[in-house]
Amino acid sequence: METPSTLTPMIELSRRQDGSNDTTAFAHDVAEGLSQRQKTLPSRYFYDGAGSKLFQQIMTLPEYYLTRCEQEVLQENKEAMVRQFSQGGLFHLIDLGAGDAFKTKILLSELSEQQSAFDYVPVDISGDAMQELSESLQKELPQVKVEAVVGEYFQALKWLQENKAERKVVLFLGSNIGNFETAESIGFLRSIRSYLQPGDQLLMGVDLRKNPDVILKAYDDAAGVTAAFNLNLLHRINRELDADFDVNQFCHHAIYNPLEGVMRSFLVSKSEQEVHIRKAGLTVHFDAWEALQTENSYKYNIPQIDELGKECGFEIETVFYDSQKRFADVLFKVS
Ligand code: AVI
Repeated sequence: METPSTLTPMIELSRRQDGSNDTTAFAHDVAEGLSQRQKTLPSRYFYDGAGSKLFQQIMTLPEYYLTRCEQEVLQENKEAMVRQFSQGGLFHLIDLGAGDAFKTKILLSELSEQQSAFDYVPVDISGDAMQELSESLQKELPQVKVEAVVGEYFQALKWLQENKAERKVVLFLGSNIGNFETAESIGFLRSIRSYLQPGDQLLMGVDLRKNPDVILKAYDDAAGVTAAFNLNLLHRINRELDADFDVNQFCHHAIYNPLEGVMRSFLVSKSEQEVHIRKAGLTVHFDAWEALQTENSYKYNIPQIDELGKECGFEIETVFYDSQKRFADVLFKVS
């Protein structure tokens, strides 16, 4: 099929080096998580089509302050951010996990306004999302040069390192760092650092520690959207791995631990039951009220973020806050 000439170029990086497909990897990860004594499922599997729609809804909930706060941070500080990005001349703006980029568009408009010399490289695992984003940018900000990359973050950074020598500003917005365990965050930031040079920058969204009641409500909303988002993981396993979870026999439970600064989400089995996951070759037994952990969302304070950055070869340049200091976008430079 011929590519319509109006479409922005899109780079599709091959998904897996070992030749396995997405279903095989999903089945493997589900079997591994559900075979442990304390059952877990990786939160990255929340985001199939239905899960991504539910997450879009979560971001508009009155209780889910994170998105609105980060929007405020970007809106109120866009001039200063863009000035700091543009100090070293031409750069590639690399947006890890770009999705629909509705927050990044605040920066893209400002970059255009200030006539900065840059191109925009959104990176996302979803080809559909990257196609839609390329098309929407062509309509809304036709002057921005866009080269969307479909692939995993590190594949994309590696590709960029091999193909684009110029300065890089990496965006990792939306508190995605919070879904990693500490060791994973260190590994992730060190990998990003390994693809950067002195003069490059990283802008990272961080959800800050605050009143535990505010955090708890954000992950246990009154309308039950977060519950549906969590339970969708079982629907997804049923759909993709030929399983027979009775989803009504599970409930969403979320707790915040203020000592560790972590929000933990679970699916709790309401009865003793057995589930067959055919494509994983697995039968799983659940005791009544046994919990299966699905997500961690870590909350930080700035000294912790400073320490994390230093361990990974970054130095804080500026911390941008919202008016209530609930959320921060931290601008790092390579140290
Ligand atoms: C994507 N991530 C930053 C969200 C969070 O806040 O941890 C995912 C989420 N889980 C429940 N609500 C939102």
